[in-house]
Amino acid sequence: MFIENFKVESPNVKYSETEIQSVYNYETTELVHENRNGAYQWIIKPKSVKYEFKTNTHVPKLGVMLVGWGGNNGSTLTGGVIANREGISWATKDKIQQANYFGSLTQASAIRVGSYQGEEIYAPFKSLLPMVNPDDIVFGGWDISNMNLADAMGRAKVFDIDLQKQLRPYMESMVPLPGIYDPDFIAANQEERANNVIKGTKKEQVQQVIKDIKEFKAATKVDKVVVLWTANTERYSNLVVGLNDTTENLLAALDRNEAEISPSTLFAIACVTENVPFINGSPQNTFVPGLIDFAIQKNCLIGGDDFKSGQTKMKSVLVDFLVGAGIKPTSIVSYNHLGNNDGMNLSAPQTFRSKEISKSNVVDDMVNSNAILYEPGEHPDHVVVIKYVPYVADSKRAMDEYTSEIFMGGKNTIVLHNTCEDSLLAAPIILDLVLLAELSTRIQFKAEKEGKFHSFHPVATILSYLTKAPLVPPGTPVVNALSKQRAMLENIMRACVGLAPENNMILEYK
Ligand code: NAI
Ligand code: DG6
Repeated sequence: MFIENFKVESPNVKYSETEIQSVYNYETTELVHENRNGAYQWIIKPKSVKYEFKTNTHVPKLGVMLVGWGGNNGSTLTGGVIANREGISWATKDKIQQANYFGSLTQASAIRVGSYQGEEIYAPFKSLLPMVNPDDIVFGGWDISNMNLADAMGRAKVFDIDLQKQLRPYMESMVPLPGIYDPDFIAANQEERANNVIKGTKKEQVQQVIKDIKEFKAATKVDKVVVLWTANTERYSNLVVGLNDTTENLLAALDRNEAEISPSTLFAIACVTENVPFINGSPQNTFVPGLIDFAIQKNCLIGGDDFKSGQTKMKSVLVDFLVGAGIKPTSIVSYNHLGNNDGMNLSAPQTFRSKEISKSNVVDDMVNSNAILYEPGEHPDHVVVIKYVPYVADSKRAMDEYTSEIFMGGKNTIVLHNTCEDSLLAAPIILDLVLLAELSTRIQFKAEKEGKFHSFHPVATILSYLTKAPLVPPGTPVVNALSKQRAMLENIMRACVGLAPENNMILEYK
């Protein structure tokens, strides 16, 4: 059975007009490795830590500014939200299709809340805590191409033509602000597109972005802005001591107009300066150490990197399943070809390398979790290939071969083939990223020994489910397994309303 919403009644939760307060006992463990009777032994001690959460329930009017607004993802997301808001339906060759938010964790997935008279009861994920309704988001942003969003939607070739015709009147007047173009960081084949660029030094470019955010906020009267990079994949920035290793060095390098500061890092500097959450949907190392340091100093949310949309999402499910089942993946080979502008940009070796890195590191935590299967340092062969094939446009083909060792030296090969419009996978993920980033800035918490409430760490690991290479604070474990990432997010949200984590024990029926 499905219920639309619910309220928790418990001594551990209090709803007031402005906030939800909850008390949550975090059941965890403490590990010790010590000499007992002459031999070292691991001791695991269960412990319970009391946490208090408070969630501000005032849902703001949200502005979302996309860097790369006129790209396939940007135009698809904008059109998709308008279609939902306006209740648009359109004719396809199969049926009359209604707008929906399928593929969005917050808008189209469910959580189990319990059982009632022998039946499992589910509720929308978004009913856990008050969240921005995506229909109410005001979009804006930047692009190095000055094409309006209606034409950009046509260029993207993602939506059915009947839908495009209906969306055009809403999108024609949407024109991206000039972006920061630096040909050194993206493929040379993007030059033709760059007719809408912010002039001046890097510092002047940052100042212009800050001005753009302020003007957007004033013009749209939104309460909060989140900025998200869905522009071209850049090459990695070189990490140089004295240049981008600390906040001071990064800001001084900006003053000196140093060439090695990428456009995405410039956007991030502008956002952190203004305390505007900034999310990176591409694989490059926008968050150089100096930028992470800056975000921590300013307590400004940053999150990334690289949307986890298709092939990698499957990988973080399949490898988790295999290793969790005691099967040893020994070779993972991932091909994809696509024909959109992202594919064209990735056909250059330096930008491809950024993507190769973020697509390749996604099984490490699962492999490292099982020393019965893998020797220390052992890793499956893992190869990632991306080819640009213009004809298939946004319809990406992904082919994966997983070979594993099974019982008694047997081999098991699984082959997957996926065909899908890339932007239709990415757009709902962008939505989730901005909605969850906004929500997380309204949550405060403290452990029993902490005097004051505080927000989550500015490096937003809570967004990990949505990214290929989750950005984590220095010294924090990276979790790639999709089910763990989802459980972390859901269980933190449950804690905010005084609900225990979903443990799937269903003891009442055992
Ligand atoms: P796209 O190439 O269609 O769009 C990118 C847009 O960014 C273009 O319109 C371009 O003109 C603009 N741009 C480039 N540099 C800019 C700058 N410095 N400032 C402002 N605008 C700039 O690409 P698409 O398909 O929308 O993908 C966007 C990004 O998302 C890519 O980096 C891609 O790798 C990443 N991504 C996409 C996924 C998907 O499933 N579609 C999944 C994971 C990541
Ligand atoms: C080709 O790999 C283009 C990329 O931008 C991907 O489409 C994108 O990174 C999605 O990757 P994945 O592995 O999540 O499907």
